[in-house]
Amino acid sequence: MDIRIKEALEKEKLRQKNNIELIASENYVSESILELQGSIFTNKYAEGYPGRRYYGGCENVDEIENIAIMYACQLFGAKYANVQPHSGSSANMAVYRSLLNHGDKVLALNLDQGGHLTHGHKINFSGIDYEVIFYPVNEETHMIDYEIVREIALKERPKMIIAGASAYSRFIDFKKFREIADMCDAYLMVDMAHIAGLVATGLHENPIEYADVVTSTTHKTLRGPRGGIILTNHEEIIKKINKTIFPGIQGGPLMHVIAAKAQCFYEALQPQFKEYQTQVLKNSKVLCESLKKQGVKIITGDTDNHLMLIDVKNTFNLTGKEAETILDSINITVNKNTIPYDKESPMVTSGIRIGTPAMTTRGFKETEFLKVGEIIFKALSKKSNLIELKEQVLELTKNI
Ligand code: DSN
Repeated sequence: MDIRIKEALEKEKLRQKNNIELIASENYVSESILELQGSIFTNKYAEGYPGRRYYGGCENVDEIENIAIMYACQLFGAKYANVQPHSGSSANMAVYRSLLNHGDKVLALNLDQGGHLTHGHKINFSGIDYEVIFYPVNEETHMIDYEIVREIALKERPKMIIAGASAYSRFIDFKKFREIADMCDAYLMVDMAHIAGLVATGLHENPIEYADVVTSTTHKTLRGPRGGIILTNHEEIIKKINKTIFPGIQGGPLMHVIAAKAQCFYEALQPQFKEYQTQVLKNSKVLCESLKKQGVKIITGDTDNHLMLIDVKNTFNLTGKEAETILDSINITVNKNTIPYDKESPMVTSGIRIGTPAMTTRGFKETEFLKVGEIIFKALSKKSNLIELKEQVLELTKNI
């Protein structure tokens, strides 16, 4: 291996070992997933779908893709799955291109308020190719206000409504979204990327029975390889999706990643995965309560899932960028994040986003997360020596 690449890899191994990883969308995959993602399936071209490929020698990758589809459907109670999207973004793009015409109207949550880049941001394909209007969160509670969504939907009559978020800590009521979509005859797309692991284990309502189509990544709470999937219960929709993914927007599927996705779905079907997700939620609650007790302002005041947003501006008089840098200096990794109605830019922000999936995988329980809450508070309120706090972090990550 090239020496500089090797060095970067070794340094990253150490960083992942020594740091407390709190980025809500990251996780640590199993050895089997790592092995499959780095496997010889990477050598194989397999444009098309199982049994209908453009290349010979596809008998083994056909089996892999069929297994991935079968487990994905079993895991989420879906009739159909496409496991080829290279990412959540391509999964979302495939849905837009399958169900909408250029310029059609879409209603979604703004990125600034917890949504996602591909839910219509003006610099993303979704905001460039479609007319996207946004529903804001409630100004007081900062929670999704279904009455506001309903009013905007009835006034604007979008062709598709998107539910799902990348920085929203509360339960999302997919049934209500369905009712609203039905009132204006719109498709309902749910992007469950962040909460897929919770959905898989019944710890969050499953959107599949309400949405026309559900997209997800496989690497967040679901703890699989990086990639995307699309699920639906409608035959006419999966037919369109399959054509859009290939040959519409992708070429050869990443068979090594699909093999790792199959393993991810298999792992998520095991009873231990529910125990893991249950612990993710317990840890999230404990961390949130511990921060609140110390006077930290949590957006919406609570969490129902694996993450929370902290208003560092109103709690510590810091920007999100400053808070991220301080925590980085003591080996705690978080990301700056806009909070609803933020006055700072996305590169500065007034908040940070914190999640428990990665450290729960590494074995942290309530005791460790209570400690993490104390360390974060002390670091951001500048009440302790940062060198001492870093030692405490290293002590926590030393033996795991
Ligand atoms: N970048 C992801 C996240 O951190 O939530 C969303 O795609």
